[in-house]
Amino acid sequence: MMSWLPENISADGVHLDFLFYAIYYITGIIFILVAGCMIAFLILYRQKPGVRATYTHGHRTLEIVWTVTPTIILVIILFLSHASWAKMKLNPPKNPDVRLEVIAKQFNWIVVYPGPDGKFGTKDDVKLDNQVNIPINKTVYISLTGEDVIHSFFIPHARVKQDVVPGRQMAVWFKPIKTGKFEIPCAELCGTGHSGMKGELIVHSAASYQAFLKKLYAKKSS
Ligand SMILES: [Cu+2]
Repeated sequence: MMSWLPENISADGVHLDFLFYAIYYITGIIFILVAGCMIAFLILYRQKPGVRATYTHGHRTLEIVWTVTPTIILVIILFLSHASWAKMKLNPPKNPDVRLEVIAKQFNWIVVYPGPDGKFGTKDDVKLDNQVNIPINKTVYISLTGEDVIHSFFIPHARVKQDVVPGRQMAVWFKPIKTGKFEIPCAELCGTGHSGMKGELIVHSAASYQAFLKKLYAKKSS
């Protein structure tokens, strides 16, 4: 199997990967069949001395088959993708375990941690540049806002990508199932520093996350 995607670290990512590969193989097989038929027919029905070309009106049963079959495949993909889309994009978790805010601006991600009170917009909030720290196996909800131009918050490993449009409140959510460090590139050309606009996602174990928070908030209060 050809592997196009980076390793998946999101609990819901399997749905997206399944759809990606299903569509990839269906279209790949159909492409080979169509191209194969074209080449075969070019050779079989090439000009031959003494053979006159004839006109054909087509084949009704064949027409029905090649119209109905793709329709059925597309309707199945539609239902499958709607279910995954709803999970990943339409229905945010009601009680996420971790909430963060990310503010996009030329050319970095400002990550806001709510502080010990768990509320944003209060004195104990802490801001970190380009570093999203989260614990493993917890649902994370990240609110996104933009300060200048359109950016796109992209975590390829978490199968998360969302345009950040100034003046609008956006969000992404996912549940990491692997610890490690992963890239957060900006996926929307946003100016001269766009290529350097890169954050880091750090998925901690439960203990290491608590240690991180303790250190982060201790620094703030000292
Ligand atoms: Cu950007």
